[in-house]
Amino acid sequence: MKLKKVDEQIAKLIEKEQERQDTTLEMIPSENHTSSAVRQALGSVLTDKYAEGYPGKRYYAGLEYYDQIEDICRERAKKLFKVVHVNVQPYSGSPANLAIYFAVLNPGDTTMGMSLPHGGHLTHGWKVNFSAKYYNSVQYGVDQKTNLIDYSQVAKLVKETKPKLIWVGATAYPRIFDWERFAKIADSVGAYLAADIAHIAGLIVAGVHPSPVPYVHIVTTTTHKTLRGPRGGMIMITKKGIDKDPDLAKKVDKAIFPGLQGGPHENNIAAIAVCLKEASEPGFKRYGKQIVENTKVLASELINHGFNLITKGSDNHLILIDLRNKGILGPEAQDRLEKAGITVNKNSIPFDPNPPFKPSGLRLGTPAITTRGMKEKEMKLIASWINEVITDPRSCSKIRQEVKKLCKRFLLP
Ligand code: DSN
Repeated sequence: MKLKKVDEQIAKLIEKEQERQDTTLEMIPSENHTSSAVRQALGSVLTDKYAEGYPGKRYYAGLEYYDQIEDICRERAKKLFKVVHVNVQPYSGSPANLAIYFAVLNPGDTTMGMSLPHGGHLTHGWKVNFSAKYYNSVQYGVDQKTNLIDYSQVAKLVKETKPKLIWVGATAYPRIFDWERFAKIADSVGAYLAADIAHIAGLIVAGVHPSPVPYVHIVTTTTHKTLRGPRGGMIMITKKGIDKDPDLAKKVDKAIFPGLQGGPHENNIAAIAVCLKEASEPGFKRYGKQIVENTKVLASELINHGFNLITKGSDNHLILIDLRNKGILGPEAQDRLEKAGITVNKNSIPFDPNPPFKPSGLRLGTPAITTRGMKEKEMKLIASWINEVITDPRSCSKIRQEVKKLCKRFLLP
């Protein structure tokens, strides 16, 4: 029976959301558009069963095909990221990261990560998160002049506080991570080094951002950002990780189940497997390369329009704008752009004088519009529209029509 017949109200709202996505530019850098193959796996009968445990060692019957699917997913991830062990069961990025704390630390142990206002993630030790409430969190940040990671501050803090776990990864950092430098710092005190590649996993697979795998012990990621899969998470253990701690894979698996989670969402795992297959195809490399090229063009066009970009540009999929010279703050810019059909998000900038709910910045990115097939020419157009909307609020409805026209030429997958 069709959804429309069973629940017209929800069916209508899904239709409306489809129309919204069809006719707007999704430019939140952590979002993307999945393929219909991914969505088909996600909406399959695999949502029906419990599968506590791991392939070959489950607590329920009837899991012959679930086992095969989870095995395929793990093998695909191992091959794609060149790691020794993968757990594909985390419900998303935060549970994946929580499992790492569970696996390698005891409550009260010292952990270190990049602070949220400087572009890090909540789970890397921000004060309101479990990672700072149950562990002794030390935070590093960016240099005030360059807005680049302050590696000498990281080295100094590590020497002083001797963390057991160090996180590298960010949600609003437009530059490449120097994994080797982090590894030297972490190794100097024997810390576990964890790379949270949620934002850049797709770029790493495409070869346009260096892989952390040779340098870190643990890699965590979500699967729905540049990797372009369903919402989900993965934990990967590298050879370096196993060399440091031969039980690391076992500890991580135990931390996920039975430590933290119950039944894995196997429909998600199947959809992750599909996305990993898509990511191993040549078209994915082209897509990853185009994301970076698109971001570079968008960044330089925005600079030409007088926008002040944090770090003066971007190496990856995202741009962080300091709006203060434009006489507008993040929330108003976000609202205006939404009216024009361009979806971005307000964001704190490093050393932001304004509070997190009324920040000075705007974060935007190119993964989803690159998935639609847009290239450099479209980036120039979009930069000019962003400029027009920020400069003159009366232009929103005119730009909305332009956005609609552009979206008609670049359909969703
Ligand atoms: N919510 C994600 C983002 O937008 O970057 C981070 O978890």
